[in-house]
Amino acid sequence: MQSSLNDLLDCAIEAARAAGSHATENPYRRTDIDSSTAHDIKLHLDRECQEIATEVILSRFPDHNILGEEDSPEAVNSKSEIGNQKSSLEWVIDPIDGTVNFFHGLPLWCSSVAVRLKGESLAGAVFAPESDLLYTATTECASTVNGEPIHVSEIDRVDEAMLLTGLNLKKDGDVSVFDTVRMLSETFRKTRILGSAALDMCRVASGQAEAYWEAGIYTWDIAAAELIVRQAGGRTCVIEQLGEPHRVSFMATNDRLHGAFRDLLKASAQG
Ligand code: LIP
Repeated sequence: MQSSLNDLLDCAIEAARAAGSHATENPYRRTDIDSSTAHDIKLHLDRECQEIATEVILSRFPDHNILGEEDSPEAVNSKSEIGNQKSSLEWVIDPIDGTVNFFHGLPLWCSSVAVRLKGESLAGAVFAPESDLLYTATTECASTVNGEPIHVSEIDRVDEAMLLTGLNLKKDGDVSVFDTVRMLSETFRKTRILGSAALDMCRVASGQAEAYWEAGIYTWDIAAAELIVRQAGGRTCVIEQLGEPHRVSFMATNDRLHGAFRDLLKASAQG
């Protein structure tokens, strides 16, 4: 590979830091909304932060491809058509993961940047500016937070475990997410909804929770953090590709709980 993993990770870190810092430097613009749907919003700062991360990446790797949360599907397609295809590397950016938290002034959000080859993450960085936490991993080194190694927990019983999830109201499948969340909440010791998938997964990687699951989540929410979970000793799994491009049902665990949790989700899917 032309670029070393360290170069790729350095770039992911710089891009994630630049995006996150831009958001924190503009606190009075956190409520500038570009568009909204029933349960979601797009902020002006989302777009600006993605542009800033993109500039960082393209200044180092001008021929690499970019996939970002704020791209429309049309833009994603046209970029890959006109882009220089010399590189098969693709950068995946979520400029503000936990947008609604950010809008409300809750500090639980982050900027996430990963670089992938054929859909597999090679290096990733997740930066949570308000708690000054930087999570990183590459395929060849262990996960860290602020430079210190992290590892998943050793809890191996679901009834002693913490589950982190999000409420997917998009109706991707037949089973009501509420039925599944209810069953899981009655099974795990505690279930929490904290509002940033990337940070949830970094908490699994750090041993602060044992499992993360969402019935519908996008590639940009998970691309960096899934590598961080795996390189911290955990396991991740796409349960199902959903109809919408870049949207999947997804789980991540501390590995020890993986089989038991997967069985619970299978049983729930069968009704
Ligand atoms: C959000 C997540 C949140 C999840 C939502 C959404 P955004 O990302 O991280 O935890 O439940 O489905 O994808 O839109 O803030 O980047």
